[in-house]
Amino acid sequence: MRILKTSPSEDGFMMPAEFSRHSGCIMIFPHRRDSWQNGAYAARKAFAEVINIISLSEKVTVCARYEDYDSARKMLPERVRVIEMESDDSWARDVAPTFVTNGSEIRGIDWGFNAWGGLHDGLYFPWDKDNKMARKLCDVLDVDVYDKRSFILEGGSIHSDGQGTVLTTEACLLSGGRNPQLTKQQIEQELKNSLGAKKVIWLKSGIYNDETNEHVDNICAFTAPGEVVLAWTDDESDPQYEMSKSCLDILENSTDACGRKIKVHKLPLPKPVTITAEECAGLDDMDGEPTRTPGERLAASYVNFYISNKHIICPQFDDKNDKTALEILAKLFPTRTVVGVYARDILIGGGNIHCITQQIPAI
Ligand code: KQY
Repeated sequence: MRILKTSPSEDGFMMPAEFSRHSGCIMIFPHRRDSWQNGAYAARKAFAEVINIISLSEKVTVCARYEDYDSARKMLPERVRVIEMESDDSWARDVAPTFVTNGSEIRGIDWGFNAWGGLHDGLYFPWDKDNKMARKLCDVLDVDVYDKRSFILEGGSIHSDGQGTVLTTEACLLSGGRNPQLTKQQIEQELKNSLGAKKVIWLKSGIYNDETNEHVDNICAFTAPGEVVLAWTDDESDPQYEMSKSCLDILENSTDACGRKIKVHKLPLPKPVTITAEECAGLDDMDGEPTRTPGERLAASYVNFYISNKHIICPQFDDKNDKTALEILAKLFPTRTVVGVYARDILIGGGNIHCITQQIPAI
């Protein structure tokens, strides 16, 4: 494996869309007791359900800590590869490499990771094990890696259409805990250099109370070139309304890198999901403080789905909009089977199905 100091775009590499074909998917077996209730027991079952579905059409590699290897191996089907790798938490989207391709070769990008904001407003300390995972994974997969550790970025904060357009949010990428020494223009240039993009569409915000500083992958995702889904509520009294509306206005007034007007499909949100006292009691304290407080609103959104080669795996919240979300996605992805997975136990950790996956594009 070579550690490269150049940028992907100058080498002719770019980030494909998630709806392009994958050769595999990386995930991490959950273990962190202040993120996941009851020693991550319920979260492991939910992760296993997602892994099972993805592994029907992609080679899934699951990273498990030394002490969790046997449990992971026992819970997961034989077709899934389990490797021993240390981690601080379980968000492959944010700590595994972002993969780029030139059509004949795959390479990884090793971004800097500081637990969503470092000492400014990050979510845990230390994060050094997570920060080392992208490079280790490139070594395991035998792909060259771009050293971008001086630029803080999580995979959940970007979406690419594979045709030169990247979506992100200002709330996240301009937050004080990521790259405060850089201007918006410099950050945009780094995205273009690294992802092979020609155009960055900056949404203002993401999902209300999203502790990642509002990752784009929870509010908006490409479903095809020139088409996106946007998390939506018609309830004007909900703080989410203004956030989604500002995204809608920006998207409807944007063209993509190919000059197309963006077609926006609204994906209704579930009614607000809040954590219960019993669920909070199942979480260990972090540095002596509770991770969550009873009644806290969680950042639930159906947009946090994963596009595998054969399926759309979409979170479900036991809400009346669960079925509607699946129906909308089925129309938008006619060649894939849409599957819902009850994801409350993933949401309690602060993210959802997209956040626990990282696709490896096929050549
Ligand atoms: O949404 C994500 N990409 C990760 C969420 C991390 C939350 C940590 N508690």
